[in-house]
Amino acid sequence: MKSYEVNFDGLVGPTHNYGGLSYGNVASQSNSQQSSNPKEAALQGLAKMKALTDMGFQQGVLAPQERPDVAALRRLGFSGTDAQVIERAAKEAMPLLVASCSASSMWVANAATVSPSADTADGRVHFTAANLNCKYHRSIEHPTTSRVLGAMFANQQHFAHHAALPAVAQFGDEGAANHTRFCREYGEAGVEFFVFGRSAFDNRFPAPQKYPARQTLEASQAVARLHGLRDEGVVYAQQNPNVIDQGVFHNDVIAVGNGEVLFYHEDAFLETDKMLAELQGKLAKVGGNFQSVCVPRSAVTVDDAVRSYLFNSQLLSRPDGSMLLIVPQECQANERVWTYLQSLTSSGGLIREVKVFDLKQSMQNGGGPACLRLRVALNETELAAVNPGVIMTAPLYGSLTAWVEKHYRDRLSETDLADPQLLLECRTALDELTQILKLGAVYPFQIN
Ligand code: SUG
Repeated sequence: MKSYEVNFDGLVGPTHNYGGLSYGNVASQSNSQQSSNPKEAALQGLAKMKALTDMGFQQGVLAPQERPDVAALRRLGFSGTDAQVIERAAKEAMPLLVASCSASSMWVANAATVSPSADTADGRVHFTAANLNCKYHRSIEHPTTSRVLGAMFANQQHFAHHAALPAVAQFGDEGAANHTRFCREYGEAGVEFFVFGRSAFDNRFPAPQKYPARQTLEASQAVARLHGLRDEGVVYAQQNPNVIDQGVFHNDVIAVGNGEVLFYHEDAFLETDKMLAELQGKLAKVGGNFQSVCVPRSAVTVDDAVRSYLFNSQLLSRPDGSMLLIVPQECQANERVWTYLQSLTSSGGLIREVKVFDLKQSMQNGGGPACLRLRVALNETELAAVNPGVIMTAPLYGSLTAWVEKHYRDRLSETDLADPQLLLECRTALDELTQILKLGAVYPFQIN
């Protein structure tokens, strides 16, 4: 049976703004308080989805969330009408209003961890929503994420959904941003690679000194258990704590994998040789030939990687077996990175072509091409069981573009977040969106 990697991209929500909310994420910190352009952000994301669809890749779309999250503000003690809740939060606790307005759910690589059916004990595709509990503004995403994923993959015979892990730091889970899967064919058993930043219960593992390590070993292990993965099909590795301290807040900022290939920076991991040997050995047991492409620090520094997002690229398999790298335009702007990419594609290796995309609006908050997509490997039967409303097509692209043009503002600054009109605009837009994507009622304002 044929199988595919389907990329579901997060649609940027109408409140996209630069809140400076992510300590440890250099771009989020340095662009704090700048005014944003939600319309442009959403159109940039849609243009990437359309381009990949036109290139023949399977592409889907994941809906944004209801923001401002009035219910979250109510849980923090703000009361009255929805407009009063927003007004009071703006007056008394602006940072909480900013957090409740974040459009951060667009970075769907953090929405969940997904294991394809060929890897799981019960032969279903498993999803665990990420608790994202390192940052308040992200920790409020998972209930709606679960409802949206449930509406997209609404078939119990093929899809199993797990609630987010307990919302405590010991089980900090950032989803697929710290998870990669290696395989020969998407529909065959593979090796799932979980990268953690620290251990919550075992102090033999070093931890970063400056910035938080968001993913714990124990969270990754719990996800592997929930999904029914075999020990032989799993490899755990620790991220180098020094790179976390340099702004590598997720592993997908310093490594990306696809098929049998891992593309990574020399400084990305601890005990790299042991890890590569384990990946190679375990992939060989399922018939695969593991290959790694290491980018030396002499060619690209960790700082270059953080600024350009070279590794936050999408590594895509083409029908002839070669691979294509989708990178943000910041890679072209960095001379060392661009020179490296020229040598990579002309070296006769598997990665033959680089395509550049303008994702500046998202990049300024630390979200590159890979952050914007959640990969789901599906066989033909499973693909047919996905809600067809969320699969990207030319007509859907047309409807979504028109929807963005109709509802989104082209400028948003912190003071605009206090405007109760923004809440009404967002709810009107999202209500229409659930009809376009045929999701049913998934937002708090639709179900409460
Ligand atoms: O969690 N930025 C996100 C970026 C997530 C990128 N995702 C991956 N690497 N997969 C984060 O730090 C910034 C929001 C703000 O500051 O307004 C933010 O949440």
